[in-house]
Amino acid sequence: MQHEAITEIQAAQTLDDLQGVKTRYVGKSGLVTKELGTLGRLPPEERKARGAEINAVRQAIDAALTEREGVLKRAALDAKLSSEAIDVTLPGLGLPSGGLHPINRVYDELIGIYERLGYAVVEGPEVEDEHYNFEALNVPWYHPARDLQDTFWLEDGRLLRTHTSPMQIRYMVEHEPALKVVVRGKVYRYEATDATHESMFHQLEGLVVGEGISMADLKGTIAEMARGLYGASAKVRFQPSYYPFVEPGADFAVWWENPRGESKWLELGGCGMIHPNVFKAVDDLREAQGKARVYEGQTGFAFGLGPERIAMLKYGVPDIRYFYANDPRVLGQFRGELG
Ligand code: FA5
Repeated sequence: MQHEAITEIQAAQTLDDLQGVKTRYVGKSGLVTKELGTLGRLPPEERKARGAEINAVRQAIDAALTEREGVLKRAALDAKLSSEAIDVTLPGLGLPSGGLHPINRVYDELIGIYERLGYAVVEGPEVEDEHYNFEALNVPWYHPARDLQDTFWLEDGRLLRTHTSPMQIRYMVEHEPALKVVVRGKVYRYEATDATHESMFHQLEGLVVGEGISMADLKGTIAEMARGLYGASAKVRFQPSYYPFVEPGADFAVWWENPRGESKWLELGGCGMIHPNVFKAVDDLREAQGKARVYEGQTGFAFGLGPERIAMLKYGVPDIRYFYANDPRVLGQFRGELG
């Protein structure tokens, strides 16, 4: 009987099966229990030995039951856990999210304005030839304006572009008029940094060339940008200024008001009508590449501005260096939303 019982116990595949075996052998009216009940009918001299025998069987069965129960319980728990591991209804754990850098947010806003006005958007090389960064922009080597943009020179004679204006040249060499384009990208200047000057910063350059383009178009375009940034009542100011690649040249500022009631003229950048020498330099480059001279006699305007200035005011960042110090206390404030 012990042998059968233990074979059945080990064959039990579920706790329910095992319970059945247990009832059959050691339950109230189980086989072992019944056997114990027959002891009283035995002669007293046999009773003790028979009792010990049945008890030994019972203990062996109990031990086998306990062991098998442990095995089946563990198996049931494992099955439960592994089915829970793929419970697709559980809420996710959430991932730490990044966010767009404040300068990219301002860029996206500015570029959105120009895309709506039909401008192409390009970037360009940060390592630039001297000819594109200076000469072709009417800044010969002896020109004092070179000192205004102190330059990082590379050992091979090239440089890190000091502004995005060389892309005016590159774009015109590749495209014929009429054209409207904005350039985004990093620029570099070898200068002492302070709260409003970095040695690496960004510019947005605009270039428009076409028949009859005038200073009025330039002013209208900057005013449209200001309205895009600061709403219908935005004001713009132009002051005469000098850049070798434009004539006449101007600096422009936008009247900036914020909800805290602060307001001021925000000096944004420079602009002007393309200098004839620039068109000539473009045609020379085109000719050297076997392309037609199509720029002499054209008119157009260009402008260049620094998005950092806009971002500092928009987000209340008091020092331009905070943008590039990779301090999570600053950039962490721009996590999450992408706008
Ligand atoms: C220029 O770089 C001209 N290429 C702009 C231009 C383009 C004029 C087309 C006419 C026609 P400027 O050096 O002023 O100009 O720089 C333009 C803007 O870049 C400045 O108004 C300012 O917003 C930003 N800027 C200049 N230097 C720094 C700097 N060190 N750190 C942060 N922003 C700067």
